[in-house]
Amino acid sequence: MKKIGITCYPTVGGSGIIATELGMLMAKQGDQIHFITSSLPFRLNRVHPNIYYHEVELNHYPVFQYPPFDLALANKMAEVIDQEKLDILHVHYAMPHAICAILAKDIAKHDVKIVTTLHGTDITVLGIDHSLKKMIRHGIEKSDAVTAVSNSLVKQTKDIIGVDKNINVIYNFVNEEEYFKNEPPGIKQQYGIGPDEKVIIHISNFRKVKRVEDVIYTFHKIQKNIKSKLILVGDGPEYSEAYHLVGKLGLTNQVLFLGKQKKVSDLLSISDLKLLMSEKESFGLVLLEAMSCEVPCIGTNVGGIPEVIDHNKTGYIIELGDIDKAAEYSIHLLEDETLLDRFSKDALAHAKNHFYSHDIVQQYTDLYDDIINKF
Ligand code: GMT
Repeated sequence: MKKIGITCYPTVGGSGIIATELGMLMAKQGDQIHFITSSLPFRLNRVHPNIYYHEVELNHYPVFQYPPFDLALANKMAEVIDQEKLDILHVHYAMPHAICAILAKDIAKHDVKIVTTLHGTDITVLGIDHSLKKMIRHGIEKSDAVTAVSNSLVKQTKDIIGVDKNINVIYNFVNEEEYFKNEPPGIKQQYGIGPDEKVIIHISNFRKVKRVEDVIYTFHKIQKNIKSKLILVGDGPEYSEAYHLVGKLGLTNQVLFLGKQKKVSDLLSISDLKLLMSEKESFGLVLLEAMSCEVPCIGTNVGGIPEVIDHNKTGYIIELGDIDKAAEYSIHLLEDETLLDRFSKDALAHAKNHFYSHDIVQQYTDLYDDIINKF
């Protein structure tokens, strides 16, 4: 039995989902898991005797202009390392979590190994900032092991940050017990979707990098040929821009803005096609969630997306911003039931063969064992 500390962003987001699901699956296989986060991870929705939660508390002393959250986190990590005698502290994101972990390791008396998983934004956004680059490099170099969620992210990390440390690719996974096709009866009707209408879905945090406007422009072209509805799931900075664009294009009755949703697998289960037109995406966990629910995907030739979608088999890859091609592929797929059915089945098979949770968790377990036994 290993004792593992996990730090991630506990709010909605792919990295938080991966970190929490990984902890829950490891607890199930007998390891002891200690989440060290600012609030309860949103996916931590099951009780398990092997799971513990340590909240990072922040005191608002008037002497501090800004409350020093990162230092409070490092302090909490050090406390947990010593009290629980952690074997591994697995942090998600180099900035700031790996830096906090390194500081915590210095403070703690008990020896712990640090594993850092890179999810993208720390490299592709923060890494471009020269003032942070050295710090990110330090976090990566001082970790005992580093993983990234795609080959593309490894390459970007080496190019942008300039590290020559070995970075292991461990792909993301989904909880297959939650993500499978299971259409709740009457749900289409409740949303006003006709039985003869196709459903296109987009799920994101509506950040600029997600290019939600490209999804809407693509749908605008699709619906001219295919009777269909577009479901937009999620919320974020570009939400109102998207809302206005839908109105401007006269699509109000065909686009459903659902905001943040808990049971996304229900919505995927009524969907025929998923669109992800991002300009930055280290993996695209939402694609995998869709494929697990038998939904083929169209995504951009960006970051890790081509490692997730098997072009012409489980969906299509288009160049960034190529709305015409995205619409052409969508129409081609949606108007041919036999082809659509084959893509759906292949999407599920692809998810099972390459991103099966059991195999991915095993890769993390092997990595932990390697670094524990190495020193
Ligand atoms: O995409 C986001 O804005 C959220 C971010 C996160 O922290 O969850 O996603 C990143 O990590 C996910 C899990 O590994 C990946 O699936 C996303 O592709 C990645 N986002 C970006 O690279 C922009």
